[in-house]
Amino acid sequence: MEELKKKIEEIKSLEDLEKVRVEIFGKKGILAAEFAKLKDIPPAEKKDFAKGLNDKKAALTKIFEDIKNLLEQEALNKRLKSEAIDVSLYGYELKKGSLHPVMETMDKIIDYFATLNFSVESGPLVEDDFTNFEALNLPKNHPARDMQDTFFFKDKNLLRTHTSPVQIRTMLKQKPPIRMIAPGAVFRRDYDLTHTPMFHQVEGLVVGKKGEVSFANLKFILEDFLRYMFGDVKVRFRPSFFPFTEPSTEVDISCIFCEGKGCRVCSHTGWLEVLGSGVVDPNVFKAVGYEDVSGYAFGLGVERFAMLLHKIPDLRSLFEGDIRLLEQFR
Ligand code: 2NL
Repeated sequence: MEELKKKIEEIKSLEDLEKVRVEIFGKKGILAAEFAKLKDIPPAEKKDFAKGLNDKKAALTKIFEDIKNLLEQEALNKRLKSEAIDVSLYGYELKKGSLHPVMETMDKIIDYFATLNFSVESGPLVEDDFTNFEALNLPKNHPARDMQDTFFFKDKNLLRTHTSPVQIRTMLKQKPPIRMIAPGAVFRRDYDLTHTPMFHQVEGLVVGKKGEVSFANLKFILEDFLRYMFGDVKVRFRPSFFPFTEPSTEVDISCIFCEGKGCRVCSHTGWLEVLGSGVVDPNVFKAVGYEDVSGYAFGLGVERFAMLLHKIPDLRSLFEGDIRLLEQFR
């Protein structure tokens, strides 16, 4: 008994504990061997012998359980210590993402027109001659179709030079009335301080029965839109020319940098040009098979809007992909 007690008390690890458990308490262990002797004990002594053995087993079990608890507690403490997390340690800085200012501006523009129930349409970047030029009253010899300005593919397809082909496609598959905008990327062979070969446009088109949609409607909506975008600005319409509208106007806002007093950004005119627009030329409606309708259309460059809204001085910074630009707009 003393010997077994000592054996248990000397256990140092959970592995030893298991070995000793098998050795003493196992099916073929020391205690089992003791109990086996019971059958050879004379009946008169059997009861006492059995009681003695059971007491001995109970005492050893108690010691064993105590040692087991102790060792398990030690093991747990050790594990808790090694797996502890120091919540006071500095972590890695997780940088917050942000929308590119061009896309943020695009979303703001889309929100305005979507709220007024304009549908938001899109179309292919690779277009054909009819949809990008011919249908927009840009005949074969028109200077805007020059190789100089357009990316052509070998097969006569081209990269769209404006989002107007989306309006053409919409009119070809839908009957009037139409209230739509076409936001998206466009491509021109132009690369200098103020031009990039890819940029973004939002164009708008409203078509109704003849006499239903007027230049006055166009004026109202663009004034309201520009005040939504730029705040309390003056808006003016200047006569201009586009092949696909007649009459055509360019739209200016009072300079948001000098409040119209005149500065470098507005070339000391007090005005910034932000939009082109007009009443849709009858030749465009003829090309898509529309009769007895009237409409207005407009187009704007998203990069220009983003630069004005965020006072970004250099167009190229919008295309460099430098994370430091985006970090300023988080
Ligand atoms: C600008 C000028 C403009 C349009 C785009 C258009 C489209 C159709 C019919 C008639 Cl399908 N017009 N689009 C009209 C006037 C101006 O954009 O300066 N954009 C940056």
